Amino acid sequence: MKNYKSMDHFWMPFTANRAFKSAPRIIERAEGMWLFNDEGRKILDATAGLWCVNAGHGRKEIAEAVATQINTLDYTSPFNLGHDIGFEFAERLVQHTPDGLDHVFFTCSGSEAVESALKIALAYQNVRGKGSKFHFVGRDKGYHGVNFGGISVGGLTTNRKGFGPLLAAHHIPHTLDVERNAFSKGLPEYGIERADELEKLLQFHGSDSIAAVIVEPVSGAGGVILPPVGYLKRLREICTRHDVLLIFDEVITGWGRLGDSFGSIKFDVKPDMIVSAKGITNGVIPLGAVFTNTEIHDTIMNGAPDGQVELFHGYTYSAHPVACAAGLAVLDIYESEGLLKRGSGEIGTYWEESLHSLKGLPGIVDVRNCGLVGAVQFAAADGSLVGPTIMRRCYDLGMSLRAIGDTIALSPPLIIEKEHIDQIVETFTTISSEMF
Ligand code: PXG
Repeated sequence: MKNYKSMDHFWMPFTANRAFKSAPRIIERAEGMWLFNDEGRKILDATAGLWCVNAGHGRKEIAEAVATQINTLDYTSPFNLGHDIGFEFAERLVQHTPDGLDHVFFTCSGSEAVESALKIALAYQNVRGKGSKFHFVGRDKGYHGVNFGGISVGGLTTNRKGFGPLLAAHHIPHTLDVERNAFSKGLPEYGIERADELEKLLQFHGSDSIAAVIVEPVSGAGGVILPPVGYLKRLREICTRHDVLLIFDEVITGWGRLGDSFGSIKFDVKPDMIVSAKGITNGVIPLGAVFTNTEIHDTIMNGAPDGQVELFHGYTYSAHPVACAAGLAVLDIYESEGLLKRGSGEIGTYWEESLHSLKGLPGIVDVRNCGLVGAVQFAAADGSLVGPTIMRRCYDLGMSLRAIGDTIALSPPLIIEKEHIDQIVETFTTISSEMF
């Protein structure tokens, strides 16, 4: 322990605080694919932090851009004042979004971006005279951050229960089906019919009560759940037919994770809004964004009398100049190094083949992959929970990753090379032989 006497004062988020503080894991610095802990050990960052450090750690270009921005314009109000860098960043960002989704509302995190998207959906429905459309549809096992709107549409029980009545939201079933789809390479073959549950739900509740459907193209925190072939297209068709907005929460699937800038582009399905955060600034400075289509933007813009605020929503730090500077430097890196498509190329193929070579090892019941996201699902013979133990053992073996139940989620920096993938596979091979 360094310059503090007690760990008691920092209430750690989403952490078993007492357990952590009795056996802390402290990271002191990071570079490229690696974290370095307080014992001087080198640990492979197999999750890019929390799905965000897509260009790898310690990028000097970002640090320099941030330092220059702080020395030039550290902060100014985004309400009724502007700064060039906010407009420049928005213009650069939309060169990577699907055609037509070219308006950006800035926030400070993924959770805030989700709230903003939900509020924009309601504002849009109101302005066009459809104020009865104020319910939402989310999906079982969905994760949309931790604010009240996000946990309402989210489908993770632990994050919802005990937090009161929440927003009006219905849920469609998730698409994980290990029995039918185990060890699928890329998108699973079976499960498109689960999209039809949306049709039934809209018919049952009446789509004149529903503002929007929100889903992650690939569920992350819910356990790395891939959309079955054709499923997202069918959701799009149903939403269009019922005049309901479709929002893709691409907080983790954006910025190269799936081998293209967005899941929407990878899967060729265009939502009405995209929620983004994390990789948008490489996780270096907090920033989130909602990308909306022209119809939503223009309807809201034209809905207020001249000279009046069109949308009563925004944050002190919306389009924070320092975050925008970081984001511009990150876009330079993504573009010049071709990182956004790297997961669709040779390294993506090596990732897929390597992870699937784990098939048949004791304890491993499924391997899932898409772009540079992966999941290895374990199961103990006695049904006991093994994920947390695996996560701690991997750390001791020099690898940092996330356990979601018994599923180990992998989302490495997009600069990953074959030798790092080999290390991941070797670590799982060791775990399988030690524990099962
Ligand atoms: N939407 C999605 C799809 C996310 O994955 C958020 C919204 C919220 O973003 P912020 O920036 O408010 O945290 C997320 C965040 C995990 C894990 O267990 C994933 C996230 C956060 C914490 C843990 O994989 N994603």
